[in-house]
Amino acid sequence: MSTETRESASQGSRRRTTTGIASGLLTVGAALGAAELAAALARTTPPVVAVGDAVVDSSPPAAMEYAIELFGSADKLVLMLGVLLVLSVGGAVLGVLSLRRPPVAFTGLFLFGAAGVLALFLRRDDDPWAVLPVVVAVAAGAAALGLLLWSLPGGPWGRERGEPGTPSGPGALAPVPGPERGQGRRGFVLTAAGVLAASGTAGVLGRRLPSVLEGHGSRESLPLPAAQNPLPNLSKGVDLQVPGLSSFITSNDDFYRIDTALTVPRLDPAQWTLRVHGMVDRPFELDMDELLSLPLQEADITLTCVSNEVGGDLAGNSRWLGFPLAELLRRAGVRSGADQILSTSQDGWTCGTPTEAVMDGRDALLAVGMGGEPLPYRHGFPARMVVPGLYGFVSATKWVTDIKLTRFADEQAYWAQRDWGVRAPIKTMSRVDVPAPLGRVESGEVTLAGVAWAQTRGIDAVEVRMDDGHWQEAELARVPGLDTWVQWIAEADLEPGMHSVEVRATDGTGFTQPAERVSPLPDGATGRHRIRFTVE
Ligand SMILES: Nc1nc2c(c(=O)[nH]1)N[C@H]1C(S)=C(S)[C@@H](COP(=O)(O)O)O[C@H]1N2
Ligand SMILES: [Mo]
Repeated sequence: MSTETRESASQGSRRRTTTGIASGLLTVGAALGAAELAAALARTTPPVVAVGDAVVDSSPPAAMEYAIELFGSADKLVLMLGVLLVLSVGGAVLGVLSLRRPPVAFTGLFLFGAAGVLALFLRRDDDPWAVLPVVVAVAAGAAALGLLLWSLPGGPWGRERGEPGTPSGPGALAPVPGPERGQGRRGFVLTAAGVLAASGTAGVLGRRLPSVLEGHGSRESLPLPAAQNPLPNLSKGVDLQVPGLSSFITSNDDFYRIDTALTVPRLDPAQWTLRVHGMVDRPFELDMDELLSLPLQEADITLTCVSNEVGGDLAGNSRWLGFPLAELLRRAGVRSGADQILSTSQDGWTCGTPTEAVMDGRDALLAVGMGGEPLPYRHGFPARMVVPGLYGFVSATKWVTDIKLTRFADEQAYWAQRDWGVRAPIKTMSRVDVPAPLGRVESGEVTLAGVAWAQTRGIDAVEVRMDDGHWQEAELARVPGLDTWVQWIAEADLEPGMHSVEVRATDGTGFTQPAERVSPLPDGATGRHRIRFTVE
């Protein structure tokens, strides 16, 4: 073989590979777009989400914790991108295969579909319609791949090389540069563009359709009544307004989000009911009109996730509006021995809360409002639980629809089944926000600032120390109660160079945060936040 022919042969094979990969990716795109649309029409879960759910449900707790630690609130996005990546690589392989052995590629496509159905079973999906999008996906993928192969000159199903004439297009009139690059290739490109446009349209339609079908604005139009005890506006002294310091109130948009839901449930408040039952004298059901007609209370409460690492940002503070959970339980009449409130969300997540914590007089709420608005969908619309002093995984059920009084000895909630703690009061914690870790500041008086929390106990003191020196007391901002974080501030005169600052808090019981580092699993991290920064 001459160098020239070898070169053009390798060029040809490179082009074949590119064409194969493109066909494979387009096939995956067509399958996913069609699946989104089918799922929206059948009002069921798109297969990618089902696969993601199956991954979440069958992951070991340590892996889940690692993912949350690594990606925080972006963990779901990362998981979905992972699923898409696997599908794309699989698609690319099938695409390349399809040029030589179409039957093998189509078999591969069906196997993907079978894996999707298996994921539905692993997820224990009881919605029979959930299989439909998978079937549609395989059909659309097969159709797209078939079309692409058919439009490919010299492809396994395409016309013979150089066969003149395409069924359509002005290409037939244009000068043809060579037998392989002529109107035939244009046919493939046009088919590819058509497949891409169709899948994109189907995908976007599928994404938009649910909110259109369900009637827009159910959240926006929910009439939130005023609280019976409207709290005064927060005094200026709660927020030190230091640039870079977490604001005292976290806006709804900035509030961290942690949950197992891959798509945010969008409940219709008109359909919502809460069932209160189990070990109670008077089980009952409550709908949204009834809930909103009860005397509602406001409370400032800082939520914290048990997965929060020392220095982490899985905590947020808001003004909540809701009906006291204790009163709700008194209406039902809790029987003795019912030490666990087992709450369930609309999407099947469960949470076990100590009855005693909710009944001890703290401001535990069945909340409907957050930051002066109905709960955002991401944060549990139309109703969720908020219990000061307990980590979210044992207290803060979003999209709550069922509350059952039971015993810890009889039933285990979602995370308890996965090795996490059962009773999990929030540990006393503090964090440096300013300067930013590894940040640069000007020499002279350097401002240090952050937040500290010990919900239900309150923060008595925060101390900082520079470069492992002696502890100096920081100044605390004001707080409206014991259930929120508090901002702290301190100043230090520092020479240029690398410095460190470490912080520790003492809570209302006189307990000072220990130096000992413990990881979040099973009931919350301990240790002191220490950061390094440069003075210029
Ligand atoms: N339905 C449901 N509620 C849930 C969870 C969940 O996975 N599903 N996660 C809990 C956890 S672990 C935390 S920390 C809080 C977080 O609430 P947020 O997302 O509103 O900040 O919600 C809790 N409520
Ligand atoms: Mo959490």
